[in-house]
Amino acid sequence: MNVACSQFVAHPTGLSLTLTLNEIIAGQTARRAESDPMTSWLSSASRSKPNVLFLLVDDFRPFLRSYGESFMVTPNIDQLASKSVRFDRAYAQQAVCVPSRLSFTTGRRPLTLKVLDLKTYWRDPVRGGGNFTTLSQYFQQNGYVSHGAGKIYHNGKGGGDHNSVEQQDREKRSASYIYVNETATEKLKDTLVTDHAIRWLENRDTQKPFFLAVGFSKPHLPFAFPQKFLALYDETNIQLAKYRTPPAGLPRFVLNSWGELRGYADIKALGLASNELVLPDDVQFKLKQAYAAAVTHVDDQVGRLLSRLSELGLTNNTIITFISDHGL
Ligand SMILES: [Ca+2]
Repeated sequence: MNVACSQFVAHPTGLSLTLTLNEIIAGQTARRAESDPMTSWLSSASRSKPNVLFLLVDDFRPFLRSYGESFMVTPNIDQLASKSVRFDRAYAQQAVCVPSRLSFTTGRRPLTLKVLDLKTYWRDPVRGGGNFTTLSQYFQQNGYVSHGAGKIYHNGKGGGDHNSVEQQDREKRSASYIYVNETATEKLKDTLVTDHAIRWLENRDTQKPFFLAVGFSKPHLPFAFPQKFLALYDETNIQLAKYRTPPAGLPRFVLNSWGELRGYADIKALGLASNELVLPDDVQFKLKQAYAAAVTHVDDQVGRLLSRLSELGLTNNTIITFISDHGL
């Protein structure tokens, strides 16, 4: 199954970025021609080992203005995209968190990892595919300090390869698929994750380059965001999907029965039969509106993080990647 997801890599000079992992770590560009502007950037002694900021968003389809969705309000990610190499054919290896995330953090296919579900532990010598090195481990082994904030793997299934800090997930207890609430004393999870990432940047070991992975939990269900973002989307800019019923003759097994969504009280209250796959139009509207608001909430956090990165004078020596595990 191929599921499109957003993916791009930002580089401070805005140049085309086709570096290999080893070129980044080695801090040398011997294989590149001197006339290559990327070479001169990397050849600078002070920039011999650039930092890497790895931004990861959960269940995120490319609902971005920079991906052609003109109704979206995503100024911070769009600005990042404008300075980045944008990938228009990025596909998830599997449409659930664990195999998708393990695939791009180990560089191996789910079938190699022997992980296609949310339960299998990949380092398990019996059931898993092998004790492979992850991206953050590889950086650590090559002179970097690696750190994780928020959801990088799924339920800690990375195997403790870096010092990852999770944050409380207050909204997960919500009875509704929409959680609109944030105050100064009751912050949403992605706000707390961003707070943590900023504190870590401020207090990091400056003697080493860093690999910092920041995993945002939205726009995964339940859709959580401050109220002000919901007001950005209404009947004037939210349109329902053109095709909202399965094509005639489509095999049943290819359809998603949206089991997770059915667990929320307000969806249960609709009294839909288990074989009913089409939600009422008003619910579809609310879902799309809330999803868009949750994306804008993530965009807001990305903006906070990148602003602090700039204030700390790190932007010009940090490669920023932005990736999702799969769409929704
Ligand atoms: Ca996911």
